[in-house]
Amino acid sequence: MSANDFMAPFSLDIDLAEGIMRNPTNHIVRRASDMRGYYADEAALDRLIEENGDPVHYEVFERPVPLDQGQLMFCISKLYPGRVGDEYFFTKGHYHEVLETAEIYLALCGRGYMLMKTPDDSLCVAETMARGRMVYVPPCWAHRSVNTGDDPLISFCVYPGEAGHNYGDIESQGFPKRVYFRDGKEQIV
Ligand code: S6P
Ligand code: ZN
Repeated sequence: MSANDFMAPFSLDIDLAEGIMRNPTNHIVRRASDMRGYYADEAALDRLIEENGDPVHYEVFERPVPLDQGQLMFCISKLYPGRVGDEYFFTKGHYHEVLETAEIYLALCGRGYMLMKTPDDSLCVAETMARGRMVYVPPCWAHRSVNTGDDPLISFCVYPGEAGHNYGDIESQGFPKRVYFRDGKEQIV
């Protein structure tokens, strides 16, 4: 191997208070209108879009690396607080395209849940997320963040470079559980 064969190391800054990656290469913004079909109360989502000018729902900041085995993709995920009807805001959720790839989430700010399910729906688990809490998403589990707090839920995520994303299955099937604010408290139903 010559010096030209080595990928150059790099570093970057993350604003831990704001939950922002400095100088990201990719900044993905999902608005309320991108979430059509995901929430239980579609009319409530329409009202939210109408009355609040299609607010930003969540953002992802990435500095991608080559999508190769051996590499580690990483990002900051920032999910805003709020509810659609009585259902707490969540991310779309996905499986990894290479299903047998895991992911680590480290919560930096806010609170909520990481909702995870297996492809046959036999298991659906909600792990709590709060500052300093790490969630291990094992291979094959779909995953979705849910914000039950008053502040953005911000996480640092790391997953294998080759993982990719499969959104279609969750878009059509959803998760067997949803997180609501009902009777004055959080309820996972
Ligand atoms: C990527 C990782 C996160 C999510 C982000 C947004 O594998 O799980 O970066 O992309 O939390 O969620 P979603 O479901 O819209 O990709
Ligand atoms: Zn993922």
